[in-house]
Amino acid sequence: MGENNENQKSTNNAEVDPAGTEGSGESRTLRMRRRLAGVLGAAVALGTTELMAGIFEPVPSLVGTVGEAVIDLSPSRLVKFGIRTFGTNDKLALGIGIVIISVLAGGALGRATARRWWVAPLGFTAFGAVGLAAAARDPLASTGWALLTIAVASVTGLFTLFKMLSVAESVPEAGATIDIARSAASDAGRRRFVLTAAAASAAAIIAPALGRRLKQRFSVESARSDVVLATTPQGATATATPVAATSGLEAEVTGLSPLVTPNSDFYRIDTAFLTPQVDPSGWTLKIRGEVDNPFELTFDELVEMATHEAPVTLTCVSNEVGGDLIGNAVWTGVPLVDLLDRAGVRPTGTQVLGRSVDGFTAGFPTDLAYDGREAMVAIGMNGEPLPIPHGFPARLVVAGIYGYVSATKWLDAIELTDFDSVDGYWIPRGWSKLGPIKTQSRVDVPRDRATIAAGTVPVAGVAWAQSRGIDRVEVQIDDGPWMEADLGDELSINTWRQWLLSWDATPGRHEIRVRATDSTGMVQPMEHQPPRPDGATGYHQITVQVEEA
Ligand SMILES: Nc1nc2c(c(=O)[nH]1)N[C@H]1C(S)=C(S)[C@@H](COP(=O)(O)O)O[C@H]1N2
Ligand SMILES: [Mo]
Repeated sequence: MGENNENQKSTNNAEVDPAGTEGSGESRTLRMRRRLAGVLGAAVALGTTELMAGIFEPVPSLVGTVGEAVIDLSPSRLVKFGIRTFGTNDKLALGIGIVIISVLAGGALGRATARRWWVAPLGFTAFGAVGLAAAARDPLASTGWALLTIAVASVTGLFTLFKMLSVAESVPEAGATIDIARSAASDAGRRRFVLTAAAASAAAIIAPALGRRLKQRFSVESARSDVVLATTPQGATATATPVAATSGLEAEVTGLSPLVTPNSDFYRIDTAFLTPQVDPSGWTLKIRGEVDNPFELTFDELVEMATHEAPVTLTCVSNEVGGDLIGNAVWTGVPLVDLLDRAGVRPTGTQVLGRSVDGFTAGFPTDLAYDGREAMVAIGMNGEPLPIPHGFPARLVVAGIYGYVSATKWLDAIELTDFDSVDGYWIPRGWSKLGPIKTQSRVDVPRDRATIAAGTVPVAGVAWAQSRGIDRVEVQIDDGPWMEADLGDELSINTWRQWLLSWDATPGRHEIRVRATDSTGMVQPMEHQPPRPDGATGYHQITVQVEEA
């Protein structure tokens, strides 16, 4: 059917383009075929890298490695924008972006290569160089394996591109005159092109799907589920009621954040494009740097030592007022001071710097580890081995300071350094060197912009000032007086506290705002500040519509 149309276009275009060189309908089709050859060449190459990653354990997903480099090199504003816009899907969005850009670039290569054969090899080399550079700066990617993968992918990609180009060029032009033999040859040629394109498309879809599937073999999930914590209920140090099972006011108020956040609902923030898979059998935790006796612990040694249990609420410095980048868990681990004392910190070791296997770092003053606050190397979260996205096999948890200066996941080493001369990952990206958590509160119930029935309704939420504790929470409706809310049990001064107030809601539109006071008497500041550089301030305020009951 396309033939008549094509011929139609050909005449039209010839009129528009007096020179008649670029405008013929046939060459437009040819141009599209060349572009498709490039698109599929690039897609097959990318698919090959994913397949290689699935077959060989040390081969990184190159899209992932490039994604990680993009995150690393982006201005932190952009990274935070990505997190805000796409939430935990930020990495997926980035991955899709990388694939789309590569494939579009492939299309341009296809067209240019039809004229100058060396353009495609050059283009693939350039793309390979980007992948290789990304792998070289990624501590979890082997550069040698990345090079091999790029070489193999370039071969499959270029083969696809040239094969499709040659099929495309060999389709005879049907021409304007009615020539039965020529038209039949043209049909056959077109069919051959469509079949080749279909085969390449299938390869481009199946290879990465298979690769992803195979890559799951390398997940350390089974190693994780084999771990038995010393503090699990049947274990030696089990308490009568495990804290993780404690329930708070959420039993009375639906929609209120549970006192202890289930692992599956716990927020996740990190720069890792691909969740690091750390096999505990070959892993050790190093304590080193400005210490007298550097040492290493195997995972088994750590598990044996990990009898300490404490609830701590983690908070991300990027959390906006009213945001959900906060969660409370009961952590199992080894007190940090035990490890530091064994190593013997020198006076020059003024910073505790957590180093992740993925290159991330976070540091805080050594003094904080000794000021009595909760600080530990955690291997358990809510009675389970640390979930892989939350840092398996081990992470740091320090109460009272934001995650970006403390909570290093997939921990490789605890390094004692000079505080002033070594900076953690986020510091040169415009965030404060010190990150004490600010006293904050949030309304969970009712939901913002909810429509509710008049009468007595619960207003409830959480308030936090880790390492200080919450003393008072007050609620204000419209311009009314501040009313004191009832507080839920305090699990510890390191956790958030639930609060609840019964409100006699009258019909109309109302504003509800909340403020907390911590145990030092400090009232949460009203002044609105953005998260950058050291945490948001301001009152969380919601609006509700109350209707006649
Ligand atoms: N390795 C590594 N650890 C990390 C991060 C990271 O990007 N990489 N992000 C930190 C930040 S900013 C926060 S808020 C916490 C979040 O921990 P979670 O994902 O378990 O909630 O992890 C911290 N530990
Ligand atoms: Mo964070």
